[in-house]
Amino acid sequence: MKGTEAFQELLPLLGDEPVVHANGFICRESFSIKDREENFYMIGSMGLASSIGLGVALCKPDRKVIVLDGDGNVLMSMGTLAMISAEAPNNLVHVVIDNEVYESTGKQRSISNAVPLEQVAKSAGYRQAVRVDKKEEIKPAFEKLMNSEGPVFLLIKVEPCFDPKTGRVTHTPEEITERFMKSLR
Ligand SMILES: Cc1ncc(C[n+]2csc(CCOP(=O)(O)OP(=O)(O)O)c2C)c(N)n1
Ligand SMILES: [Mg+2]
Repeated sequence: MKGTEAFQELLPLLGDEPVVHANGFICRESFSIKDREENFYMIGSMGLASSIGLGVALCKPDRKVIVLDGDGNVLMSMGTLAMISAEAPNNLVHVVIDNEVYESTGKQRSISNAVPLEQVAKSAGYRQAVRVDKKEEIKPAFEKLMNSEGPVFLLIKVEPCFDPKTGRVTHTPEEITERFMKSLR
């Protein structure tokens, strides 16, 4: 499946859950398909969506919190997988779009072809970690994980396909923060 297809499949499954996005194309795809107040877009700060998502999940235990991450981002902050496992927020769902490249900066290969990130997450202590390769598998896997005790991890293997003509997030960092905070109240 192409990366864009994974977003098209996943985003309609969302309700009003806060979603913390990794930087780069992850934000841009999501923003261009469906912008929402509950979307927090990392502008820069590669690797830190999972840390922010962890903080939101701990502060808002009554909300399901989703981190929408990339393989390069996860590899950069692998220690956060351990921190999430240790804190064990039961409301955190960590979704990773794994295209095996740093697509946002020119498709340089990452090492996620050799390092199965879902196995790293499971070994770190996530309650469940699931890998899907086909578009049709996304909905059942996501719904099952959304109804499970977290922290849980969903790795979606995709082919890189981003169209660089896709727009950029037009909100300022201040606007993103303000509306995200408002949506959490
Ligand atoms: C600290 C830091 N290093 C590098 C970058 C440049 N950068 C932005 S997005 C990105 C790639 C992210 O890779 P991945 O998480 O796999 O997402 P993809 O681009 O493949 O969708 C890089 C290297 C950055 N923003 N910050
Ligand atoms: Mg990638």
